[in-house]
Amino acid sequence: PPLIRREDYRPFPWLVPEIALDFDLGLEATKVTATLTVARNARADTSQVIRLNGDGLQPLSVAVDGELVNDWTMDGGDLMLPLPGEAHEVAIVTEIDPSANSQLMGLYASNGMLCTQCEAEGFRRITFFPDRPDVLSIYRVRMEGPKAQFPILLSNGNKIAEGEGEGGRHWAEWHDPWPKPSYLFALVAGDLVARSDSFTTMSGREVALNVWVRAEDLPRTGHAMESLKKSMKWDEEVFGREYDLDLFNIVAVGDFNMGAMENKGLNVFNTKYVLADPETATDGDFDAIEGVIAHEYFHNWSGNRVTCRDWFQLSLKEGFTVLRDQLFSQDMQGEAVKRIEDVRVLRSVQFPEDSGPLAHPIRPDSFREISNFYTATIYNKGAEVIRMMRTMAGPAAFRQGTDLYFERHDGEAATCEDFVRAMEDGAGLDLTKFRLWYSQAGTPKVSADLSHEGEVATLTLRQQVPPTPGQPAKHPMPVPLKLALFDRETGTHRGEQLVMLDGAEKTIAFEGFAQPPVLSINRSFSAPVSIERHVPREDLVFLAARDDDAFARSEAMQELVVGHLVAAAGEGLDENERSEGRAAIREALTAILVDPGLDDLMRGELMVLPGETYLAEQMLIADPGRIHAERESLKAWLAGELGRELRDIHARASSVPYSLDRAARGARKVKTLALSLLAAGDPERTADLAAGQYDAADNMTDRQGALMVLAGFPSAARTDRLIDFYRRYRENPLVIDKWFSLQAMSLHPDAIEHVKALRQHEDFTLRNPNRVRALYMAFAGNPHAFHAASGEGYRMIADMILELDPINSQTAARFVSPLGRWRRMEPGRAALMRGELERIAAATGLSRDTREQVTRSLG
Ligand code: BAL
Ligand code: ZN
Repeated sequence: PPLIRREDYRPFPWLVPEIALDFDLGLEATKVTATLTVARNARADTSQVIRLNGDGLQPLSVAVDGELVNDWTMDGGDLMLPLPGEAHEVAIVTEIDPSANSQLMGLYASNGMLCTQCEAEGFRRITFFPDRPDVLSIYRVRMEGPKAQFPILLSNGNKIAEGEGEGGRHWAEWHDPWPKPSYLFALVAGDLVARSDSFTTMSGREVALNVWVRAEDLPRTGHAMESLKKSMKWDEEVFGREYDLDLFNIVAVGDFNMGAMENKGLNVFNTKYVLADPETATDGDFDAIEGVIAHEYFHNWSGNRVTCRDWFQLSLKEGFTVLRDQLFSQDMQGEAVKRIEDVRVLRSVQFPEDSGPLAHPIRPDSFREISNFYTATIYNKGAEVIRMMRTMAGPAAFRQGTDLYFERHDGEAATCEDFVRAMEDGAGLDLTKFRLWYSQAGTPKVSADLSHEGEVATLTLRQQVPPTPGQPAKHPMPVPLKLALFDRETGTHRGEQLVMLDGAEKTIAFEGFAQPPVLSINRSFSAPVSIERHVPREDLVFLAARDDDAFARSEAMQELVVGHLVAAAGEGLDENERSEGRAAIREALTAILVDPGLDDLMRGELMVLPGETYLAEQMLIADPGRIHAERESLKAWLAGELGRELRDIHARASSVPYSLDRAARGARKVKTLALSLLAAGDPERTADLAAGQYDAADNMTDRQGALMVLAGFPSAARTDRLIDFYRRYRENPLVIDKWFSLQAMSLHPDAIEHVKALRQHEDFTLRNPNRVRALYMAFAGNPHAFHAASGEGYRMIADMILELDPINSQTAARFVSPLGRWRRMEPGRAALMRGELERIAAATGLSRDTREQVTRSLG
């Protein structure tokens, strides 16, 4: 497949101001008539031919200005149509088979309903069209089909007409007044019911809201609707953005490649991000639903009203919208905990991406398959880059920047550069050098050394941006670092300051310190960098116990554990070093367990030990076996030392009745965290405690937490409760996904065998992405099983990729990156991982998606 380059961008020679789509709906055969109004684009090179993208389509007929023509040709999947004049009407008929569409791109069947997914290039699987985000059209959609099968007919915008046809058929016509690119088109037809509500916008307009689901799911839609209303209100208050149609529809679909999709006025969601009640959804699920509903809603401005010029600009909408949803969730759930969680995701997913073979800048320079660039880098690092602008400008000036951006580019397909310029002009920032964050990949490493002499503390900061594929040498980038210097005696500091490290090195003197202060740096994670500071262990214990910046406090705790485990799993520790390291961790953790000033949600964050992927990331060459063993051994030791405190927490938290308030959610969080630590020390006793928690549970958070712990070791309680869980929830696919995941993620020594058996389970299917991810993403994220020294874990993932690729290539390609970490592994595992990548690469007929990822991973 050809390499597509950002620098090759050219405007499309034709405008398509209007398109009328007519669908004759059927699960096995849907006939599509597309009528395009086209006119020459005065701002582009002229062309005598229009290229209409297609993927797997054959035109049944092509007409220009009402006359059938046959002078068109095919170029690959694209239709090349000669157009001599300035403006024409082009009408094309195609027929597609939604039931055969297992890729879930374009128009497909799910559970008897029809739905669409067009981003990034799915529209070309429905009809021939310039399927690129800079071609904006007004859509008019008519659809007709059997009423009994498809009682509900939805598309973008407003329903303008409907009626009954002959033989039990009916039809509806929709019109979207806002010009949009084809990736935002959507159609849904099916047997659905809605939870309906309304929202009055800040200018007093009433918007009808619907969440459409299958009838049996209706009771689980309340949280999604509340989340939507909160999002609409928040976007008005914080970003001044008002909704712009009289109707907003959300539809939940069980088979979906992504989390959700922001189609104009008709968001299509994975059921996972809509359906929730206490019995079937965890606290984490509730939060994720709130965040994803907000994210898709926020796209109405950052993505839809202002869209992307080309897919290289994807982070323009995704990075910005992730930042917007993160800020929203911070306001809804509490800033500190949300920030810590977001940083954890960044570090465990994006940092490895940024240091591996798939590293790319947030604005890539080239790709072969755009689906492969819906990454943590584009999304999460993209959000961090815009967050840094907000930190440098302050919230008020940042808002002026975003206002200017929306005002300047409303109705346009914009670029990242447009956003940066609006920030310069509106927020008053000079981002000349800061633009490097858009063009350079790799996580900067910043070292911080603090020295002290007389009354002066001197901080020396140095940065280095590591080489990444295609970018061997890098420039230093502006790094905004929030920091504070603590007085050891009083435990206080004199105020936080923002220091800009704007070159390779910077030295700053702080006067008036009779004693060496304790450095708190990168507070609230003000820059997405990795900090290397060489500080005495007691400084970390100090900060873990009392830093007033919640993120920095959790960071100190993490660093304490990371430093110990990386040394233990790396060059090794002697007995003395081991016991000193452990004692420091015990001291810090004890302070956290008993601190009455902490609420449990925050206490829980501080109790989470760094994950094995993140630990591996800290080592040049990692041995996952040793990392796992050292981490488990530390957990067991801590459980022995802190058994009484942990059991106390478990007992205290167990007496808190279920509710969704902070205190109750915090109690549930520390309850299961305590349980999993205890399990490492005394599996047998903990099995009873976990079984008790499972049996007493009146909510999914407690039940899943208990079962997760039980799933980790052989016991009768394990088998009983796994059977019970399956029987209770066998009718609920989202909960059965949890059942698959729990076993695939478990610490059980036979996890590999369990996954093999689950692959054969009657409820497993490769056709449902949620189910595939539930089993195999969970497994690939389970270090002791995936990295089994035999290589069996790698082989299972490779086998699955090969099997899934012809069915759903976009989902299959997502599983390549775990194998792509081979260069950073000890030689035995590196060879095994590489071997599996080579086996995939040797397969014939591999999709463009998987081919690109495998080639880059081997490269
Ligand atoms: N645009 C794809 C799904 C999302 O990021 O909202
Ligand atoms: Zn998005």
